[in-house]
Amino acid sequence: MTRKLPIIAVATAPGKAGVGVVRISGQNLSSMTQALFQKELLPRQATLLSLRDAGGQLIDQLVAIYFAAPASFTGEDVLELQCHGGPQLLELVIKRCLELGKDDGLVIAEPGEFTLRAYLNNKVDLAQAEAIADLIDAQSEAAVRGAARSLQGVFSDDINALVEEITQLRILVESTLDFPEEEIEFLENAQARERLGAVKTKLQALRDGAKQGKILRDGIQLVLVGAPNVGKSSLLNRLAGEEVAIVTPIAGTTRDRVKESIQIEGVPMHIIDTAGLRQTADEVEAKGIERTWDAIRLADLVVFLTAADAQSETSELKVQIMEALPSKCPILEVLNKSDLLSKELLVNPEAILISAKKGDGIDLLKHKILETVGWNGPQEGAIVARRRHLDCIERAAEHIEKSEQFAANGNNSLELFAEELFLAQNHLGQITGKLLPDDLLGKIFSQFCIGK
Ligand SMILES: Nc1nc2c(ncn2[C@@H]2O[C@H](COP(=O)(O)OP(=O)(O)OP(=O)(O)O)[C@@H](O)[C@H]2O)c(=O)[nH]1
Ligand SMILES: [Mg+2]
Repeated sequence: MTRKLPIIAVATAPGKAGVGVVRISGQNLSSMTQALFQKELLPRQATLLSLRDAGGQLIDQLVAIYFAAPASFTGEDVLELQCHGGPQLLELVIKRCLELGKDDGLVIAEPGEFTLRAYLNNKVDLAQAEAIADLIDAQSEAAVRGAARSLQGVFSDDINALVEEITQLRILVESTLDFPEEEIEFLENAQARERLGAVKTKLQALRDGAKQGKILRDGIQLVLVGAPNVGKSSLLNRLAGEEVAIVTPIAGTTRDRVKESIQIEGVPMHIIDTAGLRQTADEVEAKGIERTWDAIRLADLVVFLTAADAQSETSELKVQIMEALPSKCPILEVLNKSDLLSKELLVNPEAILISAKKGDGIDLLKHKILETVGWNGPQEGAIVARRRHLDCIERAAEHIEKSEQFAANGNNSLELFAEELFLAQNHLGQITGKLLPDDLLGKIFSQFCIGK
């Protein structure tokens, strides 16, 4: 993962475009630049050049920009070639570069290898490196802005500040370990409990921000389930604003899962319409129903739909669904076909009333969906975050909780108090890449696209 050879890749998206960028990064690219263009390039200047094949034939006329180490994206020498954006042409450019860069050991870059080098050369920390990928993958305007903030270091700065605060507290605690008889007094004098309280509050704010950030980045897997014919596909179509799924009065219309991604107030929602749940002898339908259960097991939120004209058939089904739900996955009960409802027949007064057909109650449903997944609305200063970040924050919070217990015990528990602080600090440090287990690094960067 940490090879030193110069690397090359197309940095722009596959397909035709006006311009296609080929990027080369290496510790010293001067001999390669000579071999490619027979001249030295001045750093940070655009130069119009011709790249020729071995027989002297023109491959492309291109604009080259050379960034001298360490003032580049990767921190190494970087050469960016802005070619014409044809996939075949770019392949020829790469091939020719590989021929001419052979003596320097030029190789094709692995996914994320440019960013990995930026990370290893301290150009960005790990959370920022991840934000680069998140910026590219962002599914909404809000996610773009959040990723840009994370890339600027807003998230990392908060983490670093908290780590620093914990470190200071730890230093204080450890410096008094030699005087056990004064422990209690020390805790009082150093205001250790107050300071720990402040750490806890900040950690909670960090966790809240990261939770929102994860929703922004990944969106929500929202699964529509219920008995056949209750209007799941109609609701999907209503939310998507187009006829994505087939709707008929025949029970068992939807056989396979139908997926559609939409946004509700900038939050990406990946809606999955499923086959209605019932006992069936039909082999195809049974397979579809199996897939419904699979979707439930991977849901972030389940919308359990019943219909005004068939309210009584559902209580047993609800129990089965509750059993299959992943832990912490909320379920929203929605009663469809409110246009057919006579008030006195309302079996579950808690259910949200909608009419997928007429559009009634849909705005309220959207609001409830956002509320149920814990979305607090667009926040100033929002960042994007990943599951990995949340896990680290939650582990850190567990250790802070434990340290609090030791602080409360007083006698002879200062050492344990300090140890828990140390562990909390370690988990937070993993977010920015300090103290990261080796195998994780490879895992994170291998998920990047090639050329990044
Ligand atoms: N009156 C009324 N009819 C509705 C409403 N929503 C859906 N329907 C009708 O109910 C029938 C079934 O709708 P679907 O959306 O196909 O139901 P489904 O839950 O996807 O059914 P399966 O795919 O079979 O599981 C269709 O005839 C719809 O037009 C509603 O809000 N009011
Ligand atoms: Mg359907």
